[in-house]
Amino acid sequence: MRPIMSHKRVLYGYWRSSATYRVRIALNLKHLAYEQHLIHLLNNGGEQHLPLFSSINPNELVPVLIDGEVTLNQSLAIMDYLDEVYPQFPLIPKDLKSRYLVKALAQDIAVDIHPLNNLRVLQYLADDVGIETEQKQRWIQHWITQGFHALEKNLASTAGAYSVGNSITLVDLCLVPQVYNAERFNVDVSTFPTIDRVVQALRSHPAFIDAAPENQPDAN
Ligand SMILES: N[C@@H](CCC(=O)N[C@@H](CS)C(=O)NCC(=O)O)C(=O)O
Repeated sequence: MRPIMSHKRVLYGYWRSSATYRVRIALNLKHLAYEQHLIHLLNNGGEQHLPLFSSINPNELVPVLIDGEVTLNQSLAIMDYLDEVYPQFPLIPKDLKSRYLVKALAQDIAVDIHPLNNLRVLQYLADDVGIETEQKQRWIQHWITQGFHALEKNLASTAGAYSVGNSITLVDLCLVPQVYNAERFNVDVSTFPTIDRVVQALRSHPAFIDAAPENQPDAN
């Protein structure tokens, strides 16, 4: 299927940003073509803090999606928007019970696990609180491991081939980037068998492969 580009669609992001990674997967699954505007989160004091970007998102966080006339931040809101406007390859089930299960599990990852290990939190801990690299590593591992213990219990009862049943949902779009982060910081994901199995299956899907950090133009 040829990607759909009926108007200008721009994703501001960074290759290693897991929130951007979620949105790249969503755009790929829905076959929506987009341009990438690369915001380097470390170079030049962090390009997210430069007026070029902070004028678009005063939170100074990626991703931002511009879809024609619409400018959006917050990856969960962006994916919700994409699902409503471009219903091909639905990410959020229609059935009430499944819909809220999917939203809750996605938030367990994106709202409760991810923000504790975000760059600005880690920079504050290192630069202002003065924690050492080893303590920083422990902080990251602690919050991911704690979150994954609960997630593993939940997925053990909801997963089929994927996190919830046998269709790819929003949960999977949050899970794969979070596992990428976990591995980056040496969390042993094989101790979470359901998470591990689902992620292995998702990683062979072309939409996930194309969205992977190492396959982005700014990867280094
Ligand atoms: N809740 C936001 C989180 C966005 C976020 O934390 N982005 C990170 C990269 S994954 C970022 O831009 N960090 C820059 C910084 O901390 O200065 C979302 O889901 O979009």
